[in-house]
Amino acid sequence: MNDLGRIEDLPADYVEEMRKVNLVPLWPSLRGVLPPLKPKPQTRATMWAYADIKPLLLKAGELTPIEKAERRVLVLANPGHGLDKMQASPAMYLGMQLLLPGEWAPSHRHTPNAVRMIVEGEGAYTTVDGEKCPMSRGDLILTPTGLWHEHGHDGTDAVVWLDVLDLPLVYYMEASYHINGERQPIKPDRGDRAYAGGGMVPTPIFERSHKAYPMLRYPWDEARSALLRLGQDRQDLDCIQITYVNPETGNDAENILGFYALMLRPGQTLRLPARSPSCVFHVIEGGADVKIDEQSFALTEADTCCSPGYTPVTLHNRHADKPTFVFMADESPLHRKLGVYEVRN
Ligand code: 1HN
Repeated sequence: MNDLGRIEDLPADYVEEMRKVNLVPLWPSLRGVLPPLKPKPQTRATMWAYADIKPLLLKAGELTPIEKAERRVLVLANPGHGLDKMQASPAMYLGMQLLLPGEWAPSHRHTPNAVRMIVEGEGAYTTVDGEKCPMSRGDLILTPTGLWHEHGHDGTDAVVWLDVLDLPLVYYMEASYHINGERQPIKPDRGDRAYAGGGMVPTPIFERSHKAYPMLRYPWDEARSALLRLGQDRQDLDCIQITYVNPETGNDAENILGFYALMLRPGQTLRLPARSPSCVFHVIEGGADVKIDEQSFALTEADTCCSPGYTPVTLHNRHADKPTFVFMADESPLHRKLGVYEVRN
């Protein structure tokens, strides 16, 4: 394993002398931080079944009032990182959040970027930067760094969504903090309406929007239709996938994490190559067997799993008669910006 010597090979008093002045030798640790050929991830392939989460989340609704919790969330923790680390992967945090009818999760903003993927329930909304975004199953709603956001619920049933944040990375950078705010006044302009047509952007008096985040809500019916159209149009394509992008720039919707939706054709098996970033898979509709290295998870609707980086993943649609739709989040934007992105076949 370690052919560069162990710390125990050195005289103890020499090691102690170094430590007193905050010095340590590199060579005993060199293979650990630079393993041969590929990283040794802490991230473990892990699945979180919605059937396990939901009753525990509803119990949290009974035990802890929203006024006390601010955000009523159960964190989907990766045991490879330790459950108290609140990490699904090196850069991704996942949580399932519950909002009950009439509840209000107060306005705040923070440095980590977040998105919400709505899992079930109607009638809730989140207000982001003054835009009131209705929440329906499968919708993706952004709350990018620094934007005010709060959640409300005018409906009659519990609403649950999956939060994905780049919190572990921003926290690691010692750049994570929040500010509480007031209830936001609602602005009339809604990015999801302004950018509803693909390839068409609003240009009042020939001016494009200069907003960093012009579109905050990506309705599921639009994403689903886009996937079905793409699948119809491109019978030659194995991988029917869309990326959620900033419609003004075409870049990833957020700076650190990437968000995608994938359609598996009836009965399809799709092999994704090993790529450097970790990836999260969440079934919006249908059911999929997800094979990550030697582990297999059977995902049904609202189930979630994650894969470590540098690991091939095979997805299989368990339904022979209908497509399966999967939401994915990964660390690609981060890896690409840092120049460490890799695909290995
Ligand atoms: C947060 O602000 C929300 O606004 C959800 O709903 C989960 C996890 C960690 C830090 C901030 C929210 C969060 C969070």
